[in-house]
Amino acid sequence: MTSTTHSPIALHGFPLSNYYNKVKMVLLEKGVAFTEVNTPLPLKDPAMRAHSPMGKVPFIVTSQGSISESQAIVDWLEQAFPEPALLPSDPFEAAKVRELTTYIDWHLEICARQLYGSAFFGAPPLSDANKDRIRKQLEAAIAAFQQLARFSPYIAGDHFTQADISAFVNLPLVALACKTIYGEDLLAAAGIDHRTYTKRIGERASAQKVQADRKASLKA
Ligand SMILES: N[C@@H](CCC(=O)N[C@@H](CS)C(=O)NCC(=O)O)C(=O)O
Repeated sequence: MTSTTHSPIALHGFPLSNYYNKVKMVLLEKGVAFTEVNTPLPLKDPAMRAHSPMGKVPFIVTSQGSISESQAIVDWLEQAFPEPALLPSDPFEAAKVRELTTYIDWHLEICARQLYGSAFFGAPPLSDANKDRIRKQLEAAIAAFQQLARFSPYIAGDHFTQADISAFVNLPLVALACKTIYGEDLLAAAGIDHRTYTKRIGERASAQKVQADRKASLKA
């Protein structure tokens, strides 16, 4: 199937969003034609809320309709544009990749997100009780992630998959939030050499494009 079958695809969100960058990197890896529509938060416009009922980015608009939630978008892209594959063809191995992605997105990153307000957005400091509570949750999520992640050399084994894309956009953010709040990178403290890993993934053209756009957006 070629990219023209479903074109045009409009990707909504902004380049500082980790989940926007997850979808963007998948589109770039697959060589799918898309346009970027800068869509800041909060999503107030009812027309935008119609595309993303929880008011979150990213979402995409296609000739068939819109899709919100990054993993739903990534799963659609995998089926609509199978090459290059970002999931193993074996159903069990594919499920293991999705399992790992869920641990990264829904256990690790969502937990670290409780730190972002104070760490990045000028919110008041967290109380010691909250910091301790979140740290315990984070340590459990990191241990679970560590149990599943392979880093051999890719996160789910010997092939680059969609789990690498989730890891690439999320691990540095989790590490930075921990460093800012706890003075310690809890991933590194658990023995996860995420820097070497993300440096290697960062050599890919898709990663470089996402990072360059992110940096330009930060500067702006
Ligand atoms: N589970 C969602 C998470 C997306 C998400 O939380 N996006 C953030 C920006 S990075 C957002 O829209 N936040 C606004 C909100 O939660 O209201 C996905 O995978 O797409």
